[in-house]
Amino acid sequence: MLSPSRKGKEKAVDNDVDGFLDINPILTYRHLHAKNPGVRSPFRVVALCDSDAFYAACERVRLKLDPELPLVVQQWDALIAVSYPARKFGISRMDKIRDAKQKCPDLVVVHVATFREGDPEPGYWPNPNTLTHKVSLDHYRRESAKIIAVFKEIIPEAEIEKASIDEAFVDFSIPVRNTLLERYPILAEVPEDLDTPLPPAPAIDWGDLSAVVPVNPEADEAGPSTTPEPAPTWHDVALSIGAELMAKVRKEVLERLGYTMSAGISRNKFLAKLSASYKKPNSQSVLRNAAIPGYLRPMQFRKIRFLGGKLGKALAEEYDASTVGDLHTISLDEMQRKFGEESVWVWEVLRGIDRSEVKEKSVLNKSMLASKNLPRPVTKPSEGIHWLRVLASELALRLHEARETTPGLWPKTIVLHTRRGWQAGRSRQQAFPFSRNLTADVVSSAGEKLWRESVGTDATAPKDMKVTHIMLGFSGIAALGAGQAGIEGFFTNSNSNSTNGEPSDNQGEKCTRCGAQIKPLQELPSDVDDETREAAMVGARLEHEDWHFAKDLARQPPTSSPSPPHSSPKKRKSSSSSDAGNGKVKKRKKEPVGIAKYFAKK
Ligand code: DCP
Ligand code: MG
Repeated sequence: MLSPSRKGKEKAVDNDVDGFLDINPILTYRHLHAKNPGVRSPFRVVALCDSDAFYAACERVRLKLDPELPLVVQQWDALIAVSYPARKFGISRMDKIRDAKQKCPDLVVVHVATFREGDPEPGYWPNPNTLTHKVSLDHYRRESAKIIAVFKEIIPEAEIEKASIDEAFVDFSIPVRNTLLERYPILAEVPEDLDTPLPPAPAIDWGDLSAVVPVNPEADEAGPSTTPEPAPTWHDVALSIGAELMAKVRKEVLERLGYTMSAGISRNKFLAKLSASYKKPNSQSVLRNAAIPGYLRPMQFRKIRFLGGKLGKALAEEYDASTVGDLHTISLDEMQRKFGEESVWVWEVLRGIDRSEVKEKSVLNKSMLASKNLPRPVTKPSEGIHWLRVLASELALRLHEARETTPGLWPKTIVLHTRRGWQAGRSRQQAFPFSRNLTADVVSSAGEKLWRESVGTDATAPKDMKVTHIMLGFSGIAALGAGQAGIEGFFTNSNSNSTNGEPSDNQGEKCTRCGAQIKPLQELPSDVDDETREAAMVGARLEHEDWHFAKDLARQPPTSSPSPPHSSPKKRKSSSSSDAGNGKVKKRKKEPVGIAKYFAKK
C-alpha cells in the first residue's frame, strides 16, 4: 500500500490545512487521453477484491455444502476462518473451538489439511497433531490461483496484483478509459487545446450494483440524508464503469467457482482497501472523491496501516488526537517539523492520497517456502530429520503443481533456515542439484545436508541446542527453457554455500524497517542475473528478519510493535541486514533519524 519511503522532498498536493483540494480537479482532455494513465492520473480507478471468509468458503465448496451452513476452519486449537452464517451466532476468529460449538451446536468444523511424514500429499485426518503433522495451505493456494485466472480472463486489459491469498488489487484505468471513449463519443473528439476542460458529466445510475459511500455518512446516520449530492464528475462515471467490470468478475467467480467476494472501488489502493470492508459479504462499495473526507474523518487513525504502532502513538500523544479528522488540523509544515520531512506520507494518507502502483508480481525469481514452528523444540539434530522430510514433501508437491502450468520449472537454490528460541536465526543455502525426477527424497537429502552443516550431528551439536522453527525453501525458481545454455549454464553463479564473504557495494537492498543495507550471503559476480541475485538475497532477508524478530521479542511485546512499511496488505515482507551467515547479531552503527525511528527497534 502506501510507502513511507517516498522522498521527503516531494511536495504534497497542497499545503492547505485541510488539504483535500485535490479531490475535485478540473478534468481535461489531456488527463483522459494521456498515453499511460499513471499513478497521478485523476482518472485512476482501482479496486481491491477480497474473498469472503476464504478458507471457510474453500472447505464449503470442496465438501459441496450448503452456503447457509455455519462452518469454521480449525488449525490445531484455533479458528482461522469463520463463515458468515457462523458469524451470525457471534462466532469470531478469537473464539476457542469449544466456545464456538457452545454458541452454535450444529457448527461444521473442518480442520485444515496437514502433511504427515512419508505421505506424498496432505490429507484431512480425524485428529491431526501439531507434534507430528504440518499444516498445508495448498488447497487454498490452488483455489486462489483459479480465482485470479478468472480475473485475467474476464478483464485482460486491467492490471492485476495478487495481494494475499484471498485479495487482489485491480487497476481498471485502461479498460475504463476505453469504455468511456466508446460510450461517450464526445470525449473522443479532442479539441486543439488538450487542456480544455471536459463537458459536464452525465447523471449516474448506480442501480443496486454497488453500495455508494455517502458524502456525509455521519449526518446521514442521524436520519434521512439532508446533504445535497454533489454534481457527478467524469471520475465518478469512471468509477461506475469500474464497478460494472468488478461486478462482472465477481459474478463469474461465483458462477464458475462458488466463491463470493467483496470489493472496494476508489481512486487508489489505500482507499480501495479501506472501502472494501464498507459492506460485506458478497458486496462491493464505491468511494467517490467527494465522499473521501467524510469517510476518513471519523476513522481512528491508529487503525490505518503503519499508524498502528509507535508512530501512531507518538502522533496521538503529540496532538492529543484519535481520529483522522483530529489530525487534519495539523499543517504539513508542523508535521514535518516534528516528525521529519518524510512524514509527508502521513499527511497525505490522512487525506486519502496514495500513489503506489498496482503491479503484477513477476513470476520469475519466485521462491517457495515451507516452514514449521515447533511446539516441541528439536534438541538433537537427529530429531529434526522428521521435519525436513515433511517440509521436503510439501515443497516437492508444490513444485510439481507449479510445473503443471509452467513446465520445466526448477529451483536454483535450496535454503534452510532455523531459528533457535530468542536467538537470531541461521540460513544455509546451496545450488539445488538437478535430477531427472523431482522427488521428496531428492529435496529431503539436499535439506539434510544443509541441516548437518547448520546444526551439526548428534555428536557435534551443542548440548543446549533448541531449534524452534525450521524453514526449507526453494529460491530462484525459473523455467529451464529452450535457449538456456544447458543445465550447467543455468547453475553458474549460484553454486555457493553461505559464507561470510564481503559483497561488493552495489549489491543488496535496503531494509524498509530499519534502513540497514541487506547484502547477499555470498559475493556475486558483477554481471549476475536477477534470478541468481534474488536467490542469494532470500537467506539474507530471512536472517535480517530474524534479527528484528529477536529484537522485538527482547524489547517489547510484539503486538505493540509497528508494522514495517510494505506494499501489500497482508504479506509480511522479509527484510534484512545480514549477520553474514554466522548467526551473530551485528550492532548497527547508525541510529535512524526522522520518521524512520518509529519503524526501528532501539
Ligand atoms: N487467515 C489466517 N489467520 C489470520 C487471518 C486470516 O489463517 N489471522 C486466513 C484465513 C482466511 C484467509 O486467511 O480465510 C483470508 O483472510 P481474511 O482476513 O480475508 O479473512 P476471511 O477471508 O476469512 O474473512 P473476510 O470475509 O472478513 O475477508
Ligand atoms: Mg477475505
